[in-house]
This record gives sequence, structure tokens and C-alpha cells, in this order.
Amino acid sequence: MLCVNANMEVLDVVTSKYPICRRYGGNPILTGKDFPADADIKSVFNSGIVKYNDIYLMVCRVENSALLDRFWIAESTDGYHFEPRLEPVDMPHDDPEFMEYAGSMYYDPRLTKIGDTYYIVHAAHSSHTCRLSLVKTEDFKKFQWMGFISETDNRNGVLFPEKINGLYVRLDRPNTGADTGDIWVSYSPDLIFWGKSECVFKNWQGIRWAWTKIGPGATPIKTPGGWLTIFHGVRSQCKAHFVYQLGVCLLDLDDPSKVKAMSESAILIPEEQYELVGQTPSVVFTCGAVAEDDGEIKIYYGGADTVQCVAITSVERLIDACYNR
Ligand code: M1P
Repeated sequence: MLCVNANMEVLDVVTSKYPICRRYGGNPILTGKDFPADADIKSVFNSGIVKYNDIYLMVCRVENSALLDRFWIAESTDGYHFEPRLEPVDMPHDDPEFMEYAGSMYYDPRLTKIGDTYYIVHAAHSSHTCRLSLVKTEDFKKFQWMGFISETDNRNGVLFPEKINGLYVRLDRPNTGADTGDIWVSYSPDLIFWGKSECVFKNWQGIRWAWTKIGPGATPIKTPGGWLTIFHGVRSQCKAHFVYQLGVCLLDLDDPSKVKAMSESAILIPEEQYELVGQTPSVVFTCGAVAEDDGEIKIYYGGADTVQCVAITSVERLIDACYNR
């Protein structure tokens, strides 16, 4: 199906069986082949994104054939056609603690602008399993490592774009077992010390399609009715195969531990070839979305842990999905 965006540009959009989100017809929007050949990038997925000076600035998770994960920025003027920079992000490798723990593997960046600063919460692998780590930048050229912000076995974290009741807020997923975990909220006066943690919802609470685990996805979007929060949910199929889908919920503006409403069905389900086949089959996984001024939302998501894709929806549709169960 063809449609036009806010600039009256024609987009080739495929209508999904599940009409809450429409996949962009040009998916995948980035693959390993789009990066310089000598970088040996095999996969690009689960990328974070913000609009920076009217440019869509994507911090891509790229992986080479040695399964070394790096961040690599790609830029776009329309949100669909991205051009990678010439070099990967120069992470703060001069910090010995960062190198000791996370130097070899960091991934799944989630970007949040607070004031004039852009924060990246990401997973950092280590001999102590995975921890959440925080990096900040003001210009996407120089990056400063702020430290680890979680204990062990936590790899999904995202900051809210503003303080609530005087404190910074984050959602995360402390794992409760090898393959289980729920979504929690925590608060901080300085982005380093976190506490007042509470479980927001559990993987089986009203989410029939995500009985294994859930995790926060894109940065929550503020709407008059609450924080629109896109998350991923996982079910195990035949006790062996994990299926990753996306859901949406609305959290209370003043107390984000309270779920006001939640979609009954997943809003994006792996069904296209680039979501079903890849290094991890049957995965759609988001680390970022862009809310446009006209209410459109572009959800950027990884397909099968191999390619970067985008789906289009709107604030209205997502809120509707939360309430019309
Ligand atoms: O392989 C699917 C996903 O697995 C992990 O997600 P979770 O922590 O919810 O299990 C992550 O490694 C993610 O990067 C990956 O896409």
C-alpha cells in the first residue's frame, strides 16, 4: 500500500495483519552491508534513536563476524534512509573500569534527552554477567561514561525524558532467573544512585502473549493521558524457541509504577522474513521510537537480531490499543 508522510512524500508501506503498526515497505532500513566493508559488520539491530537538530540520529548496535558489538551512528533526514558515519562511536575506552567490565561487549543502546544532554543506557557484558551502564553526550562526538547503574543480570534499561517529583526515573528488567523477568521502576537524584524500586508489572499480568519475560523498550513518550511505553514480551514456544514481540502500556504521569492501561495483544509480531529468519529467529525488539509533532510514532526495531527496521503508528493508535482490549 502507498501512503504519504507529513511532508507529502510517498512512502511504500505494507499493511500488516495487525493494523496498529505498519511496517515501512523499505525494511530493513539498515543491514551490515550498509557499513564500510573493512568493518566486517554482519548485523545491525536494536538501535537507539533521537531527533538531534532535526536529524534522525540513530546509535546502531552493530556486530561483526567475531560477535564483537559496537555502537555506530547513522543519520537520516527523513527517518527512513540512514547513512552511517565513517567510524564507530569512540566510547570512553580510556576508563579502566569500563574497559575491565564492558570494553569487550556493549549493546542495546536506549537514548533519552534530558535538558540539553543525551543519555545512553545500555547493556554491558562482563565477568559479572550483564549490567546497565550509562554514557552521556551533548554533541554525539564526545561521550563520557558515567558508571554502572545496576547490579548484575540486568540488560534492559531506559530513562524517562524528565524528572518526576524531583527525581530521575528509569524502567528496567532485573532478571529473576535464567529466562524470566518483569518490568521495574527506580528513582534517582543524580542518575547514579538508584532506589525506591518497585515492580511495575509482571510478565504474566494481563499479557497472555508474553509468559516468559518482558522488558522495557523505547523511551517512554509523554502524553496527556500518561507515559506511553513500548515494551518487549517473550514467550517460549515448545519450551525451546523464544518469540519476541512488542506491546504497549500507559503508565501514570505522576506515579509510573501504576499501569493505567495495556494492550491485550502484541502490537508488532514477527511475521516478515527479516523478522523470522536471522541469527535469532522470530524476534522484533525495540530500543527506540521517535514521536513526531503530528502524533505519528516511528518505532525502530531489530529484526531477528540481524537487521534494523522501522514501523509506523501514532499516539492515537497506541492509546487506542491500550484501552480497547
Ligand atoms: O535475542 C533476542 C534478544 O535477547 C535479549 O533480550 P532479553 O534480555 O529480553 O532476553 C537481548 O540480548 C537482545 O539484544 C536480543 O535482541
